[in-house]
Parts: sequence; structure tokens; C-alpha cells
Amino acid sequence: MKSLSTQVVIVGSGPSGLLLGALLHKAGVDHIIVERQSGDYVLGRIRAGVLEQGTTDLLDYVGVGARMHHEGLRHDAFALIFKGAFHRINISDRQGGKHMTVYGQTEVTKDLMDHRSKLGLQTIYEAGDSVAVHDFDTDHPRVTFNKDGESYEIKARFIAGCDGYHGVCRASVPAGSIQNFEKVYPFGWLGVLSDTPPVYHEVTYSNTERGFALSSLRSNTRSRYYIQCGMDEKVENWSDDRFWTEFKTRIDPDAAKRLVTGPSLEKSIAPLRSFVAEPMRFGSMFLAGDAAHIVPPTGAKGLNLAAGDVNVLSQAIVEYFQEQSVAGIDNYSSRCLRRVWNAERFSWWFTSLMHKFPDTEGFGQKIQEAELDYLVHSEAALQSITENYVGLAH
Ligand code: RFL
Ligand code: PHB
Repeated sequence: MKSLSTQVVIVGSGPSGLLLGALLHKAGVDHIIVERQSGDYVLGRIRAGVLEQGTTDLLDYVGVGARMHHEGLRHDAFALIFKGAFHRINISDRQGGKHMTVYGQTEVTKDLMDHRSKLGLQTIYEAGDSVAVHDFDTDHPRVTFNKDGESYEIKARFIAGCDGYHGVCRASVPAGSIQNFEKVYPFGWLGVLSDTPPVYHEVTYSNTERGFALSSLRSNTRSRYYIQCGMDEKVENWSDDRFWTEFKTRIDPDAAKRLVTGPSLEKSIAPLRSFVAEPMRFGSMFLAGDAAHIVPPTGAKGLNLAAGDVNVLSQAIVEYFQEQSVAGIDNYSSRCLRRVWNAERFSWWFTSLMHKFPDTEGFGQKIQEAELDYLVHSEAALQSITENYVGLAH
């Protein structure tokens, strides 16, 4: 067995793991990332697109913000559609100039990966399903894996579980030491990416009698659209034509007339789930990002929550090594969970408000429309939705 050692082993090279690596490196803490998949696979996943200012500030802080500022789109508002009418909601005016940035998760991942390569930071890709975590109830945890026919062991002081919802870190915690809270929604999102000009230039959420739709974008020439679909729906049953025909019924009539359709570059179905694991620390192992919690994508909180976690975690780990203080690592879980539950509440509420639920029928639709009508006419409600949308402090 080949043995390596470092201060922190990060399991997973999604946005959580990569950003944590960049933050630790900046503070002079050594780490190694171990990733199950190849770099190309990680880069190929089309997911988040809307970044909160707290997230863009962190990307700037670690020195990877240049392309994001050049190619990303500043968004000062989002919009809601209900009863066929379009309502723009200004965020910046209500939240002291704070705004969102539209910049794909793929691009964030690429910028963080390029940064690692430039600095010569070690990422072990394609470790496959062999990755295992050991002894995290002691001060000398280890991560083992096999690669290219060789067995490896990495000894460290801490393990950071940044390995997503299906990862090995959370799954390795004994059942009696962890509590899971979960809600599965009775629908999914069918998403399409296409090189067509976005029908709306700001992120627009639609509530319709046929179900939810979201019009988002990646640039002025690339659209990202989603429609609510049944849980058991198969992507093969959705030709591009069928998608466009359905999508048109879920935007306002003027937009439907000007919608430019085209071939999909990517098409996939994502289930919707709310999930939180408590606590987020188990001795020498910490969970961060989707490994610890999932939000339904309505409200775009997932990646932003992950960035918030690794910000708190990096500060705690740096404090441990530089000041010999355990205060940060002891507070990590409770500090993160407060912010996580806030975002869980908001994402659950926004999902409940915008989607068609099979069991509420006409009454449910009328109640949603009444709440939406209140929302767009009440300054108090607008303050609340924009405060949550722009993100609570990290
Ligand atoms: P990831 O991205 O899942 O990365 C985890 C990494 O760990 C690896 N891994 C392992 N590595 C080693 N050993 C093992 N045993 C391993 N098991 C897994 C995986 O291969 C992977 O590389 O988690 P991370 O880093 O915590 O990042 C979380 C975000 O990806 C996620 O929260 C967002 O994509 C959620 N999300 C959105 N978030 C936003 O903030 N704004 C958005 O606009 C937004 N839109 C979305 C979304 C998620 C979506 N889907 C598909 C769920 C839109 C959609 C449709
Ligand atoms: C996206 O652009 O993929 C996106 C935007 C807003 C959301 C979720 C996803 O709430």
C-alpha cells in the first residue's frame, strides 16, 4: 500500500471540494482531493446557474473571479408569472444594491480546476467506488482507495466530506450518530439547455395550471429552461418538439410568440428533494454541501449553501492549525445548520408556492394565485422574498 499524508483530505471535487481546497491553500493549509470520477465527468454536469453575492465574493477572494466578472451576467431582479401575467421583482433596490450573478456551475468548476492546475495542487481523479473513510472518531483519520491496480492510504488530521448526496462520507457514519430529515416532492424538473436567445433576460418562475416552468439562461445566446414533470417521466419520451410545445404554454402569451426554439444541447430530469443530515461534524470528519443537505432547486440555493459551508469550514480548520483553537470546529455544525435550515425553509416555501401538487387540485391553484397576488402587491412580502433570494449572510 502506498501511504501519503496531508493536513486535510477532501473527498469529492464538486464545487464544495474545489472551493474548500482553494480556501485552505490560500491560508497555507495542505490538502489532497480524492474524486471518484474523471475531471471531464465532473465538468460535464449541467447544474446550477445563479450565484449569490456571498459566493461570488468567495470566488474573488480565492482569486478565480476574473472570467466570472467578464462573462457572468449581473442580475438585479427576477420575475414571477401567474395567471398569465409577468411581474418583475427588483432585488437590488430592496436589498442595498445586492445582486445575483448568472454564471454556470460548469464554469465555476472549470475556473477552480484551472486554478488548482496552475498552483500544482494535488487532485486524485478516478478513484472509483473504492474510496473509504476510516478512524474519523480519532485524531488521525485516513482515507483509502485503489487506483490503477494500486492501493493507497492518505493520513490526515481532518476529512472533509464534499462528496455530494450519494457520497461515501455521510454513508459511513454509524446510524445512531446521525439524524436525517427528508421530504421528497411528487414531481421532478425536466431541464433543457439550448443555444437560443433567452426568452426573458432575467430568471423567471411561472406558476400555471399545467405546472411550474423556469426560464433561465447561461448567456445572451444560451437558454436554460425547465418544466415541472411527473416523477416517473422518462427523458426519452420528451422530444425537443414536445418540450417546446409544453414550455410555450407555461410562459406569458407575448413571450410564447417571441420564443426562439432550437435543438437541445442537454436534456435531463432531476427529482426534487429537501434533505438535511444533522450534525455536520463527526469527530475529525465534516460534511459540506450536498453531502449534508439538499434543497429543491426553486430559489437556486444549493451551490450557494455549499459555498457558505466551506467558507465556515475553512475558517474553522485554519483557526485549528494556526491558533490551536477548537472553537471553530466545535461550532461548525451549529453555525452551518442555522443558515441551512433558513434556506431549506425558503426553498420549500418557494417550491410549494410555484408547483402544481397532485392532491390540491383547483383549490390549491387558487390559494397559490392569491398568495402570489399578495406577494407582488405587498412591500413587506417583497422585502422578505428578495432578502431570502439574495441569500442570508455566510
Ligand atoms: P456535487 O456537485 O454533487 O459534487 C460531489 C462530488 O463528489 C464526488 N463523489 C465522490 N468522490 C470520491 N469518493 C466518493 N465515494 C464520491 N462520491 C461522490 C462526485 O463525483 C462529485 O464530483 O456536490 P457539491 O460540491 O456539494 O455541490 C453542490 C451543487 O452541485 C448543488 O448544490 C447545485 O448544483 C444545486 N443546484 C443549484 N444550486 C444553486 O446554488 N443555484 C442554482 O441555480 C442551482 N440549480 C441545482 C440547480 C441542482 C440541480 N440538479 C440537477 C440537482 C439546478 C438543478 C437542475
Ligand atoms: C438555473 O439557471 O439552472 C437555475 C436558475 C434558478 C433556479 C434554479 C436553477 O432557481
